[in-house]
Amino acid sequence: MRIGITCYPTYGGSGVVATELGIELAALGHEVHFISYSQPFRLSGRDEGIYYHEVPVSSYPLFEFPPYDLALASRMAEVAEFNELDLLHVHYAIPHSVSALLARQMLAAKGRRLPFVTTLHGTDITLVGLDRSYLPITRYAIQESDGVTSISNYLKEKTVEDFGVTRGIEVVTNFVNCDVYTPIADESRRSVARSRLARPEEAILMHLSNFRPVKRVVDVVRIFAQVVRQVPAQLVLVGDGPDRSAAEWLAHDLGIHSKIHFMGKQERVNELLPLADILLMPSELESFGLAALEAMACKVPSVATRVGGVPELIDDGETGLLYPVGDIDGMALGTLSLLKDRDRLAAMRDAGRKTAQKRFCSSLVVPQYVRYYEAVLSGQSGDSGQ
Ligand code: GMT
Repeated sequence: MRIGITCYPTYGGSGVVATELGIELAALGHEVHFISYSQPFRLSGRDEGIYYHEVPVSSYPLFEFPPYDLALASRMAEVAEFNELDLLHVHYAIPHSVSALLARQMLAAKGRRLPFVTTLHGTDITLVGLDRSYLPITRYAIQESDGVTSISNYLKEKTVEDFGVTRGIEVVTNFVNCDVYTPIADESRRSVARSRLARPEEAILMHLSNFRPVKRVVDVVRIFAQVVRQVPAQLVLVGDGPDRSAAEWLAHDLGIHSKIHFMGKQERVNELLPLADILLMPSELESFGLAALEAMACKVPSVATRVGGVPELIDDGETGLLYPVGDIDGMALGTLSLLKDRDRLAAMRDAGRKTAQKRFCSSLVVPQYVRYYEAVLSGQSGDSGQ
């Protein structure tokens, strides 16, 4: 198949899923064309069967807001025509599904078919999409898509409830490449790698996100402050975003900044995650929680919040620990209990890796997308927009 993929190319779970999907599809022999305003950050160097088409957005004195969605629609139609794409797959509904709808109409006027699949990821439904200025058009573009997938049952139900969407939605979960995200099997190699971040007796807690308010990075620092009072530990924060400065200030105010590593944005998180003992994910909301899945595959359990689609990934007490949002004391106690009970932690590490392999490995999930594309192309995906 020749597949066009559009996503937000910057730091963020939906862009990561879209990019990893493109890489996996290309490895299966499909031709993949990314159409976006810049090259997705995880793409570099892995481009066999992958093409990237930039969307140029011209400015003009009249435009206070250059219309990216229109430029994207034009480029989608162009790329689809020149490269004979079979379908488009857009990640994050706003505005990508609307641009795809326009591109489909433009090509239909020329007698060409360009079906598109929209994947719902999270705040496109739970936050941004609910804004009245976006809701009607987002609902329309979802309803009119040739195929719609959602990353969890939770998000599917929210889309039906909050948007009144009546068309079929297929749940295709987030996935992880279990050969790329692996634990470090050799304990002495792991110790050497860990020694760059911590002393042998210190535990390593990690957090990985885009530091938006929904991730509650400040809670991460507060949880760590309680933990480090009782056990020697270091905190590694991977990523960057609006709440980084608040987290840095808090670390200084609490006098624990020397124990916290702000690593900024990192491309090879698969090399960092296996160094951790526990991942902290105290999010306000997660439609799935990709970071926790990537950690699980590396044998790192999460102490997280029981929100959105997280319970569909983490089995509380078996592959991680779940708490109410804002329960900093609970999450600190849970983290301490695991650090002090190494047998329980080891059992959780193994159980997490097994879950990642059995249910969420790319080799299982990516074929679900391929089957769905085939259903869309043959007009059997449930409801079709055309
Ligand atoms: O909804 C968002 O915040 C955007 C999105 C992103 O691009 O970062 O994150 C969502 O998509 C990820 C990949 O499908 C999911 O694993 C995250 O749980 C989800 N984030 C939220 O729901 C907050």
